[in-house]
Amino acid sequence: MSEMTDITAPTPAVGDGGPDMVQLLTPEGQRVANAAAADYAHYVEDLTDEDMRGLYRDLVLIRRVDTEATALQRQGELGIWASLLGQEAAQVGSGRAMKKQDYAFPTYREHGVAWCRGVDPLNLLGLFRGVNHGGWDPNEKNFHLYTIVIGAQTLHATGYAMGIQRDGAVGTGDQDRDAAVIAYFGDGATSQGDVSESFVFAAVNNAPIVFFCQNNQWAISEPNDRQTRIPLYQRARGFGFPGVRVDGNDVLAVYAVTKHALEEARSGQGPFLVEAWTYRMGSHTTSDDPTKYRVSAPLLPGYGRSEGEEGLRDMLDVTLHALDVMEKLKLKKPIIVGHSMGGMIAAEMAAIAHTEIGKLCLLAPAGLWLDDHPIADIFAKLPYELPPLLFHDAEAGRRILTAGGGDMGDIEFLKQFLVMNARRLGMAGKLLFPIPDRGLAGRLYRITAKTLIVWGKKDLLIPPVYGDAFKKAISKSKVVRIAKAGHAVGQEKPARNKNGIPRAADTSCTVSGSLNRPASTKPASRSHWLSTIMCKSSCIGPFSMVVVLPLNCPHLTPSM
Ligand SMILES: Cc1ncc(C[n+]2csc(CCOP(=O)(O)OP(=O)(O)O)c2C)c(N)n1
Ligand SMILES: [Mg+2]
Repeated sequence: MSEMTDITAPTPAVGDGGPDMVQLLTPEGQRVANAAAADYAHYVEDLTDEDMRGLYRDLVLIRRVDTEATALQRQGELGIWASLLGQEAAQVGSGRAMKKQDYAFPTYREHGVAWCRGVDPLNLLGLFRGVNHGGWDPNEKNFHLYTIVIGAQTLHATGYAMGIQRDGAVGTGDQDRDAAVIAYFGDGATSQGDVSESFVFAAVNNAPIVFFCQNNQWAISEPNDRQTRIPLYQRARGFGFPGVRVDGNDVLAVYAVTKHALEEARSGQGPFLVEAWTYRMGSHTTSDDPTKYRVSAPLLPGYGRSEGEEGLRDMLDVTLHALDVMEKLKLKKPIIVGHSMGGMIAAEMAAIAHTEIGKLCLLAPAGLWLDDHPIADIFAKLPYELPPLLFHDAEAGRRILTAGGGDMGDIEFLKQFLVMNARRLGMAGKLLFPIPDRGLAGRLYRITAKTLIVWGKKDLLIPPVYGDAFKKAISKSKVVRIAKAGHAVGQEKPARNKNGIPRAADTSCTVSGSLNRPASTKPASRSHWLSTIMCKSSCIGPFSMVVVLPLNCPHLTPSM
């Protein structure tokens, strides 16, 4: 294969899969190998340029098939379609890692694996048109029929693997005979008893099976954090077999890890769990509307790996940009949640486009200035000064701020922080520096959305008295004060995950779970709404805003 560039992949942030995730390509497609990839990189060494082009061809073609099938559903030719959008690499990488004699058990979304097994895409459509139960011969393709019952196929696959074992087609050393089974399932399926039962059976019987979980981070409207407290690949350990997380958007890494896992299974080493970390870019199926439950957590241009901040000169530019993005995402009357500077932007959005915003939640927003209660200049602070300023519990705050790795006493950490701070000053400084007042006070009267104002009682950055000023100026507003919380109130007091420190730490987290009640319906109660918002805001970084998504942040596009 082509020469590998001699660089090491940056360790993925927690929200991007974490440090244990195997990667051989950057999101931009540059060939790299991170530390976790050490055991797998050699599996792609023999791939020729032609092989590479073949993988690319598979990716493109299967996406095209998917687009066509979605269009057919929209034309009324199919009853429903489950799109694979965003999961092409996970499916092509694993599908191409199989040998002819291996046998796959899919869910209903594995069109890319079907393609690799030689199933004519046309034959996939019958099931979705309602004219057959699956249009191919499973035993001809070694590709079982689609299974709609979540998780059930993992049991069938385990039984099949035990059958192969009993047929003596495992661990003989005959490369053309030894076979393995691969069972596909989703992150949501891991909550099914069937999946746990198949793990137990496969483990104690040492069955030749690769459990291939495509973690697209959603089970219809239920996000990952409603399925598990630990990364899914770690589950395997409890059952007694290895588990690896691979970048599911990296076709080479998926190919390498799956090849390894299948080899282990074929040679008699027993089961293996591969968690392909990916993202469901589209809806669950064509019957689903994800705008009803997905939360978009934008990063302001200038933050993280985004770009385009030079185009935003002042508060008006920023606000119109956020409204443009909201429009582009076709969000109708969304709930806008913003923290600190994000709260300031959210309030401006609700003031300017007051008929377009469903509800508003301001978590310790900036934007006002009271001479008797000055707000500290956050850009002048060094990292170690931030935990006591932003959190009621400074030690817990320090852990939150450094959970992505990092030591505040380390000079490298300081250097990185200063560079980031300078960049933030370039963008956020336009709104906050030297005094975070850009005339919002005179515009708040225009806000007609019901507004919840949340303040940590121990906020040392923007004192709680500002909550009263916001309440006074916004007609349909209420203030809720949260005990034992500082300025980072959403992170310090996430409602659902009481000890959500690792999750909360990733300030570039793109999508943060679902609102239990869709934005367009009434929340069950104010406390329900509050707890939902607090939970969601704990997943996004400070100063971010929920609901709209800047289109010019390339690393955020998967969340669309
Ligand atoms: C036993 C069972 N319960 C519920 C359903 C309804 N259902 C269909 S898809 C789905 C979510 C599956 O999520 P996941 O396993 O993450 O797979 P994904 O759709 O994301 O690929 C559910 C609950 C079902 N088909 N079978
Ligand atoms: Mg899923």
